[in-house]
Amino acid sequence: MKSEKIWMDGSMVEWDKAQVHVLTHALHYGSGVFEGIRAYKTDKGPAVFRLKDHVERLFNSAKILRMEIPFSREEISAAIKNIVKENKLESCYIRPLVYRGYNRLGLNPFSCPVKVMIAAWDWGAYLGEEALAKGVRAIISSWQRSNINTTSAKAKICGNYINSIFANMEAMESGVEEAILLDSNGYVAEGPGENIFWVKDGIIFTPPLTSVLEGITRKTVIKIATDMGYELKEEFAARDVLYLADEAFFAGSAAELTPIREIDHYTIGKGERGPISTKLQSKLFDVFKGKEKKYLDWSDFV
Ligand code: PPE
Repeated sequence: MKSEKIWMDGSMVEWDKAQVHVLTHALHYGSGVFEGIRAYKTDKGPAVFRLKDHVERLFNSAKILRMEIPFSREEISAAIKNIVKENKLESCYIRPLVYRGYNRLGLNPFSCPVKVMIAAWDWGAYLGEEALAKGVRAIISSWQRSNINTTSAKAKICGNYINSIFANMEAMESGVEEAILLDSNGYVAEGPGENIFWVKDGIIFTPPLTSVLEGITRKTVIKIATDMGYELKEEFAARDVLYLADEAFFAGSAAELTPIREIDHYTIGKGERGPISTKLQSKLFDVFKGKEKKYLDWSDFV
C-alpha cells in the first residue's frame, strides 16, 4: 500500500515524509474522525463517488467531536480530487482524517491543534476479489456494537474503531472473513466497517440507523433498490432472522456490495451470491463507474 503524495494541512507531502509526532493526541486517545471514499475509473477519468456526502459527514463527525476543521468544505473537496490527480490514480480508495495533533497529553483535547490529512491509494476488493462473486463467511461477534450513549454512531470517530477491531480479530481468529455486531439490545447492527442488508421473500431489509453508521453506500443501495422496484424495510431483527434469510450482504465504501454466504456456520440461502444481491451489485457498480445517467450527479469527475 503506497502511492506518491499525501495531502497534509494544505500541502502535498512525499508519502514517506507524511509523519506525526508520537505525542499526537489522536494516537493516544483516538481523538480523530475520518472518511473512506472511493474513486472509480470512468471514460472521463476518475470519478469520486458521492464526494459531497462524504465531505458533509466528515464535517458532521468533526462537529460531534468538537473539532473545527481549519478548511472549508470546498477546500477539502478540492484537496480530495487533487490527491487522486497528484498520485495519477485511475481508481482508488481515499482516506481523509481530521485529528487532534500534538501539544499536550491529558484527556482535555482543546489545546491540541486540529490537523487534516488526505491519502489515496489503490485498494482492491475489501474482503478479497472472490468475496464479491462468491460471498463471505461471517460470525456474530461476541463483542456488541457500542451503545448509543457510549459513543456516537453518527460520527466516524477513530476511537470507535476499537470496537470494530475487536470484532475483526475475533473473526480472523475464527477463520472467517467478517464479523456481524449486534447492538446493546441484541438486534443485528452492522459489520465492523460495513452496513448489513438481508433479503426475505423478495423484500430487502436493513436495520434502522439507531446504533449504526449512516452509511453512504447504505443510502445508495436503498435508493437504487427502491428505484428498481424492490420493497425495502428498516427493521430491528434478531440473529436468527439472518440465519433464515434468503440472502444477506454487506455494504460500504470499502466493501462495496459483498454477499454473505454463511453466518455462524448456517448456510444463507443457497450459500452463494443470491439473485437480488447479484442484480443490486451489478447496478451499484454501474452507478459507481458513472454508467447510469440517472445517478451521474453522484460522480465527481477529477
Ligand atoms: N458501518 C461502519 C462501522 C463503517 O465503518 C462503514 C464504512 C460503514 C458502515 C459503511 O459506510 P459507507 O462507507 O459510508 O457506506 N467503513 C469505512 C472504513 C473501512 C475500513 O476498514 O477502514 C469504509 O468503508 O471506507
